[in-house]
Amino acid sequence: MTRAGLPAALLREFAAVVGETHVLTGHAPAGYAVAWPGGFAGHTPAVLRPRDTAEVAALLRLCSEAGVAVVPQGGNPGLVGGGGPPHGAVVRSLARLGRLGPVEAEAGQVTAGAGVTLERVADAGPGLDLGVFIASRHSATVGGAIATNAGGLRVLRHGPMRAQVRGIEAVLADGTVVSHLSGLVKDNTGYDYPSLLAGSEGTLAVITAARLQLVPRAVDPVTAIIGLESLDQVHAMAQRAVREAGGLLSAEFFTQAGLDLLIEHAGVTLPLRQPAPAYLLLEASGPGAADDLAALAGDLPVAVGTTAAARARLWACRERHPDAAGFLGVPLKLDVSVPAGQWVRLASEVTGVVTEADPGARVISYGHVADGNVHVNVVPAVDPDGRHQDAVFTFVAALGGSISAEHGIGALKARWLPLMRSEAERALFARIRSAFDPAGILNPHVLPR
Ligand code: 2HG
Ligand code: ZN
Repeated sequence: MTRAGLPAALLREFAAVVGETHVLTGHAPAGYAVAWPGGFAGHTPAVLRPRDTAEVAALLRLCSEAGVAVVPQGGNPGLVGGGGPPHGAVVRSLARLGRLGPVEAEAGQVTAGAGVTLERVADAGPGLDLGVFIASRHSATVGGAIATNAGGLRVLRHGPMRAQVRGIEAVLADGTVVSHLSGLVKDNTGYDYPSLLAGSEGTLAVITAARLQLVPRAVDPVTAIIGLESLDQVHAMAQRAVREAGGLLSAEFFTQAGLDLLIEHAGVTLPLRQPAPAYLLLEASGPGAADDLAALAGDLPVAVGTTAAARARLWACRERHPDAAGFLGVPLKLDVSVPAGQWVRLASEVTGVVTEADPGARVISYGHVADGNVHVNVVPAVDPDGRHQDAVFTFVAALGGSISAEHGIGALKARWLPLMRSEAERALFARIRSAFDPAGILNPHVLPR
């Protein structure tokens, strides 16, 4: 055994595949071993940095034979402890799988290596964009975004990452490469495993490349923040926007509580002349977008941005919200969704639900209105021993919702999965998993039965 906790012979075999410099042991892996700051720290004996699919396959074969657990890792912006290692697993960083093919103009598709950032895909061709738009697009990678089925700020228009995938290349746990990258829109020739891998959180295979459908780049986007008296009003206005603003891209909400923290600590400025209890951020593009948003706002307080700088200033009010609760302490990030008609109830009552379990806790909520997706950020006053999740997830389940809308189950939510999924469903998950990974080496700490 080495200091890294793996047999020296195995480390030498890894090095023979990727080269000495791409087997990181000792102190070097620290940056790869935390799933989100302050939230879920692991320990990894080795970080392997393969540069292509053949190297991924060779490494997986070695790990499979040795029975060594593997954690595939993309840009690692995840929030549920999915990309961080449990104690003693090898992390496989996919950052070097960075090949971005040419855009195929007729289909509007591109093939990207798993390590390509979403930002690079979005900039792959003139007039085109990636339908998934998330705040961490500069660091989030194609492989990670597919593995977690990332959602983000434009799901109401383009769907989540799964909807952008037209094909996948992946390596199974035993080193077998499966590849279906033709990009055909119509192709009913068997199981749609690319779709299955989307959202599988690295438990079924290591994604090495994907064929992605691009969307037309938004023309003359307009961003507006409307100040409202209540979340009910936010909901009613968002419903109208979905029906009446043809080019709608985003509908996001936040409250003065979160904004106050960002104004105090993060240099964000109040978007309107006066504070408002609740805010709706809308973005739309194309002909008539500005008029549509102005008509919706009517006489209500509104700030409109059409230039890149003005829009960025408005977006900062929403996009910086993931940092807001962090100014109060170490937050628990609970990403939940409920049926469209229930999110106001969830967002209005969740603070009371949490404070019943922990009277000193602070709660900041915000999210994606049209998806019924509320990000409940809780800063506990007492030991974060699961009571906060128990309270919020039970409430969400009672409203017919999901304990994970777009961040996955990871390691942190695994114990609450039975709230959502029956014994029969979890048994099916386990059977699918063992068909892909009979030795159980891929992300064993994630999505356990
Ligand atoms: C967002 O919508 C992200 O801003 C992050 O999904 C949410 O930090 C969070 O809770
Ligand atoms: Zn989100």
